[in-house]
Amino acid sequence: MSKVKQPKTPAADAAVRMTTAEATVQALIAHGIDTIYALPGVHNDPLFDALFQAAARIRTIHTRHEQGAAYLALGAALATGKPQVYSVVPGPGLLNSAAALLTAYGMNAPVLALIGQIPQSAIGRGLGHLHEIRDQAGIIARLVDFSARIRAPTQAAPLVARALRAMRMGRPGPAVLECAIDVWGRSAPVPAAAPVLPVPEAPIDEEEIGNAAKRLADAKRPLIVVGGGAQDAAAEVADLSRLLQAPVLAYRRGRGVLDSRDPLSVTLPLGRELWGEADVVLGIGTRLFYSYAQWGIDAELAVIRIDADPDEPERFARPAVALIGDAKSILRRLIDALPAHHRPSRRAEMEERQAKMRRRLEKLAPQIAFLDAIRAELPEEGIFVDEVTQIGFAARLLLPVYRPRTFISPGYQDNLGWGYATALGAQHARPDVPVLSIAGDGGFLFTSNELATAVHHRIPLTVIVFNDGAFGNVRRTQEEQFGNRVIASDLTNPDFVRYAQSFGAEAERARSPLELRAALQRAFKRRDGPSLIEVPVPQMPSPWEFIHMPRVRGAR
Ligand SMILES: Cc1ncc(C[n+]2csc(CCOP(=O)(O)OP(=O)(O)O)c2C)c(N)n1
Ligand SMILES: [Mg+2]
Repeated sequence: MSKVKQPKTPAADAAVRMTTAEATVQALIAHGIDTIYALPGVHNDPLFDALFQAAARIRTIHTRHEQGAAYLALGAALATGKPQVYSVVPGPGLLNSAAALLTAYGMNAPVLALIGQIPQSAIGRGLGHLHEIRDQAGIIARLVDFSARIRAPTQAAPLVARALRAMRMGRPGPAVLECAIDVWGRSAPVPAAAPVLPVPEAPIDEEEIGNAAKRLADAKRPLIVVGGGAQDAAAEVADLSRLLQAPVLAYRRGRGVLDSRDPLSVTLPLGRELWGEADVVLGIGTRLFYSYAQWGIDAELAVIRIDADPDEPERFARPAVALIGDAKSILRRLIDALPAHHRPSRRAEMEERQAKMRRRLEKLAPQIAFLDAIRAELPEEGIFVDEVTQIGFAARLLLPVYRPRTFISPGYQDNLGWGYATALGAQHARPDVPVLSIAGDGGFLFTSNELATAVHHRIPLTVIVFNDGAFGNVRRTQEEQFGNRVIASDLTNPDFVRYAQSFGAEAERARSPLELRAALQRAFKRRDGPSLIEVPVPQMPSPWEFIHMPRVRGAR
């Protein structure tokens, strides 16, 4: 562990008597954490008392279910790119939050969980303490890369610092700190100033930069593929794309890195065509899952990977070049190292191909009409939070996205029901822009109880619920692929408008894209509480032929 450097002030040297809980809260504040999303309980009472004392510097946003607390933290982390914190009780509290933690892991999102524990001396004995769960630490260690238990007041600040560093170092992602019910309230003299550990930047391999630059400069049909790891390198991706006249493919987590109005900005179906033609592909902060798993690879294609995780580039196949570290710094070096060269513009070619693909995608006309209404009303800097629903699947392919971190999609977990609570966290952390959550009637009821949280904390989130009376995606599959044997996919719903109103939210029904536009205008004007718009919809055409597509390279 690197040594902590503190400025030599008397205050920093002084020791102050603090409880473990107080030391933890001080340490969070020292790291710039200004909010904790939480649901209390006896195991964490001293933590909440410490939060009460520190309320001027750190806000506590309590939710109505532990999954809500964790999703709010996740949404805040995704909307800001900054670490966020949630806290829940052990056992059921931890498990209630676990799907969000899993999603945070899959998305490499910096979320710190503070989880209670039974009395320190009883851990592992199976006595039947309140909320006891067998091997809680072992369960946690399977879910995240960094976890530890705070066992004394003096350990609190150093462990918070280590967790927050681990969340940003190498492969970023969530971390967990446990603390026993009898340890939170214990006090001891601790250093007055909490340590903050620097995050060392991985050294850039200049030889590999040269290698990558040469391959890209020599490439005849270069393609760039971006994932969530490129969200903070948008300017560099745009520069490189322009220099190379290389199209930039983004699907779920990479949307918004290159502005959709740029004709070089493409999504899956056109991206697959370009993958089939490419001689050099540069993957930035992406697993290249669809490319490798579905579209294939052969000896004619050289793949260059930029990734924060040293283990990632080799997972599918050994790349021609792997550059490990921060995408932004690596791309800057790569652009500087690129031999001067001029390429003819591909604008006309790409505009024509985009238009052709767009005509094929017209098959999704009902979805497109709603997406057009959304795009017309959601401001350029507004944030769209995706769900596992028909409009969401189409949005990943077709919604124009203009800026990084304005399209928030759950990545490979494709975790139904994550949307509303995640969007609530995004809206809480970004009160300066409108956030729009979309959901199906199925997914919405997973976390719609957090309407109460939105009203209580006056969070002005807008949600559109597309109501087809079904787990529509499942039902359509049963109809089309299983001889119409429809089972477990029809839904009995509440009246969503009256449901939302009963929480104190504003709500209305929109029966067409035009009505949706008017409803969105009204909703985005409200800044003191949540709005819901219910849109009754029929079954929609399947998007899957544009998502799961056959091989274009390698053995067939
Ligand atoms: C956690 C989780 N459970 C189950 C699924 C499987 N699943 C995918 S889509 C879907 C139905 C979604 O229904 P709804 O939200 O109403 O959207 P619709 O397809 O009707 O537009 C289900 C059950 C999933 N993706 N994630
Ligand atoms: Mg539905």
